[in-house]
Amino acid sequence: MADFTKKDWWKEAVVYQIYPKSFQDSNGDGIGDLPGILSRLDYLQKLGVDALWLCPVFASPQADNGYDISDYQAIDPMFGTMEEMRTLIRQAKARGIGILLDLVLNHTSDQHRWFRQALQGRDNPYHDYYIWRDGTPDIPPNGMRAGFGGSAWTWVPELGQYYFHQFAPQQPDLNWDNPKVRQELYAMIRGWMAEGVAGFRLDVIDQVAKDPDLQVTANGPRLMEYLRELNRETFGGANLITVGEAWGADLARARQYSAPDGSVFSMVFQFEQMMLDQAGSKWNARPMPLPVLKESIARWQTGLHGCGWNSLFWNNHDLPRIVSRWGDDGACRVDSAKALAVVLHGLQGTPYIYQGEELGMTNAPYPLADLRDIESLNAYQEMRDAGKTDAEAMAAIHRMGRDNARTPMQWTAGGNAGFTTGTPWLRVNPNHTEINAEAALADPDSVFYTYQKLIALRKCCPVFAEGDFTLLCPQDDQVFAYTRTGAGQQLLVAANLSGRPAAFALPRDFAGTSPLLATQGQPADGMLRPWEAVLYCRQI
Ligand code: TEU
Ligand code: CA
Repeated sequence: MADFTKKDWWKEAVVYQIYPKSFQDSNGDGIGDLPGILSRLDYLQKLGVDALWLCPVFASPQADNGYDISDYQAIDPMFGTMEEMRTLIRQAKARGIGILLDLVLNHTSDQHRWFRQALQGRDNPYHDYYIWRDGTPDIPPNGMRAGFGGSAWTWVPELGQYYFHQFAPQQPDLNWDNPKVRQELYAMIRGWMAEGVAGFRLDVIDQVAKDPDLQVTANGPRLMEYLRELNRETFGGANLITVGEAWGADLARARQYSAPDGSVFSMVFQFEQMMLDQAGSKWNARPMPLPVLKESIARWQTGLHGCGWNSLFWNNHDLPRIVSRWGDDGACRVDSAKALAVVLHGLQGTPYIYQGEELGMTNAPYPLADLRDIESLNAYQEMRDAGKTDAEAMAAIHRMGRDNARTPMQWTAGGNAGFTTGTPWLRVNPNHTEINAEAALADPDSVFYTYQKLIALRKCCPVFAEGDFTLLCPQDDQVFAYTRTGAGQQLLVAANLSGRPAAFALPRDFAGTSPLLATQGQPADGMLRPWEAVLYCRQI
């Protein structure tokens, strides 16, 4: 329950990310929708979250599941109507839950009115809304590759030109150097602000100011100028929560993006931690010893303290499920899900929970025929073309593919997990018979209640939002432990992120205090059980 009138309310908030296509279907077409989300507000309120980030629900041909928008001002009929969106905004707000929309400002769909106009001719006023280079059919302007495979340049014979796209060919990049493009986007954003949304997530926002000739995508020279202008012309001063997605953000840039003067965004999603277990490409695994993860998180905690703001997340719709990735999705699934939750939610920043994370949902290693994601399907082909075996390519996709996160939300043990009465657009994970919301709500020891407790603690102990950060035992390869100090309190968080018992001595200052949260009952002396996590708070 957020107080949206309080300045910087998002510093105490917890955001829940919804992948609308997979959350709850209300009409049996196998696709989640807005009425479905509305019908689950009770559940979300029970969890205690303050805001819902909805992945794109705008009109879209769905080449990239809504990240290819054909009309920013319309709701895709498959998700519902504008009236239903207004109802959702209103009813959520009545429960103290804000709605964040996902703005895809780097590119549109190739079916957007602007792009269709642009194709009409070089002198069409919309032509310059996109990025074009002259050429000949078989020699693209340069060797840049697109995010989902293939060249970043697609040839249009009628124009004798190539257009630039960082993602799929169905997602042409907008030309942010054209002031008209920027003004159109700002007007559209103001329109959504007038509908009463609580904020925005901004897709690949560090990739909008690009220079394809120099092969520069992220962090182009005019990026900060454009982002400050965006802020001034739209949400600046409106006390909304704004979070930019920035794969290219390092600490110095993140300080600018989340500057306390509010001149850019509230915060950014940075991906340093999410890339620690991969070599070069997400499809190439490399080991990630725990000290490496701890060092990185610690650097971001101290690096933004007092001069920026962190977003905290283990999951999103592009990443594999955290219990399968850094936890144990077998025998210790519940304990490892709780331990990872405690580690993340003790940190300074705004936590994001991705739908089903609060149930400990796992990856879904489906055969190729059951996959739907454009990235995985193209990557499979590219890996095979590069000489990888079927087994190697599938192993990479099972480890990192985006459909792992996108399987339908598991509500019940019944047919299609209670997600739909029809045929789901992406198969339901067979483990819904065991992992589902109904079972979690009925079990006081479930992962759900650990998340509920962590969310509630953030609201009642100011140290969560304000405290500084000190990493304990940095070299320990099993235990992740730290203290947070501020606002007259000190927090101690310790978790054993391994399946073996670990030595851990409670710091002397905490001796005699009882834990605010302990995931496996009364903690033992001098050690943490496999995947055990504890959280203490003392007044100072
Ligand atoms: O993702 C940004 C992005 O760079 C992704 O391609 C990411 O690298 C990949 O999914 C991780 O392997 C955003 C959205 O979150 C994603 O869903 C969209 O597909 C993408 O932008 C294009 O809009
Ligand atoms: Ca539906």
